[in-house]
Amino acid sequence: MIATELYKEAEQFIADCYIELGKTETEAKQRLAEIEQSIVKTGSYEHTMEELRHGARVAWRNSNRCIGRLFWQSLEVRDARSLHKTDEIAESIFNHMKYATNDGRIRPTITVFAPQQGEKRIRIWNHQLVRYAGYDTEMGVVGDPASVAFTRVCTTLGWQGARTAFDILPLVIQVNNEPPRWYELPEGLVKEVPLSHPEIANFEELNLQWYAVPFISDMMLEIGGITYSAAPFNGWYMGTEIGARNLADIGRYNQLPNVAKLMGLDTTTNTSLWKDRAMTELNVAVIHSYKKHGVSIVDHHTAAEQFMRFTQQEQNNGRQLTGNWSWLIPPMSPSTTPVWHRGFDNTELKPTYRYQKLPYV
Ligand code: HEM
Ligand code: NRG
Repeated sequence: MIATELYKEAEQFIADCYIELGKTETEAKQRLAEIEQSIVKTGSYEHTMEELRHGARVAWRNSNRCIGRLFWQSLEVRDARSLHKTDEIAESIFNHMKYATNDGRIRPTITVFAPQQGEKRIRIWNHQLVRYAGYDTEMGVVGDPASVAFTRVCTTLGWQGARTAFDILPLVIQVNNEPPRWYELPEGLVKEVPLSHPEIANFEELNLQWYAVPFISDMMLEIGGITYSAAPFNGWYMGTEIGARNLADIGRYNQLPNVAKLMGLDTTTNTSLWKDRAMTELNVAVIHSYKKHGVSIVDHHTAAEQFMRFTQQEQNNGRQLTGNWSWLIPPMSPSTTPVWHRGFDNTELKPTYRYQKLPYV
């Protein structure tokens, strides 16, 4: 038996994976012999489609910071490991976006590109496939302050935005040490939702909106010692991600003062709880608008209930449940959800999704 780190990781993964897939010990042994040969001969090994699919799903199941894990088995896994040209990679990403958006009936999906091998690697420079630009101006930031650094990178690469508060950034892809290439997202591909409120008639005058689908594109997927440095994935939004953070944080779109003014709240004193009241109505507007436009979204109460079902399911299957409490609790009214009232073991199991170094600085 060879004693490389890679083989050890593969051994652990194949053992767990094959049991979960209901395969025999003989099949696992045979597969490991094959993997060992491949590592000796080429320095690495390739996952079968079945291993890739299950690995990506289990990595979701193991995502300690994710409250949406009940649906881990439904993840759609697209194999794009044969693509090496940036144009092909971009096209595959656009196809992922179209398939996953599905006119609003969002399908949790991941596209897995070729794994990292030494110096060779594919990187998507965007944090998410869809995000709004942020421009540092003399009058403060226009757009999303979280995107200022990346927007500067895009501008340096030759991209130019319209400089509205909601410009969609281009897709930036790098293969190996080639210069990165950027692509404007095709017209009509990105679904967006303008915000309105079920009771507050002039809410629309705030001109707020958000995009339909969160596609995380900067994390790596690690399965059995193999690192997939480009593996964009998506689910759907929990409303608070938008209404209690992206549009509410002082360091983001900072809209609570505007919502409070619209509601006629007294913003001169903390004791009116104007921030809390404005945040509630902003979140009502987010959920209402996504539903109105037929876009999948989950409120934090339902998501917490689904997560509790997930914890029960893991227990029933005799698996170790891991989680990160500080990320799992929703950012508004957390103590009204059952997640608040218990603790979690934050051990990191593999396969997993992980942060990687920024490709630009
Ligand atoms: C984090 C919800 C699907 C993997 C999160 C967070 C929420 C969430 C609320 C915390 C985000 C934050 O505070 O910024 C959901 C919902 C889903 C879903 C409602 C609907 C299906 C997925 C899928 C994957 C995934 C499909 C991967 C296959 C993760 C990971 C994190 C995360 C890795 C941590 C991100 C980080 O550390 O920045 N999820 N998720 N989630 N989710 Fe999910
Ligand atoms: N909070 C971020 C998105 C993080 C991941 N959230 C999900 N993931 N729902 C934001 O853009 O607000 N997902 O795969 O569905």
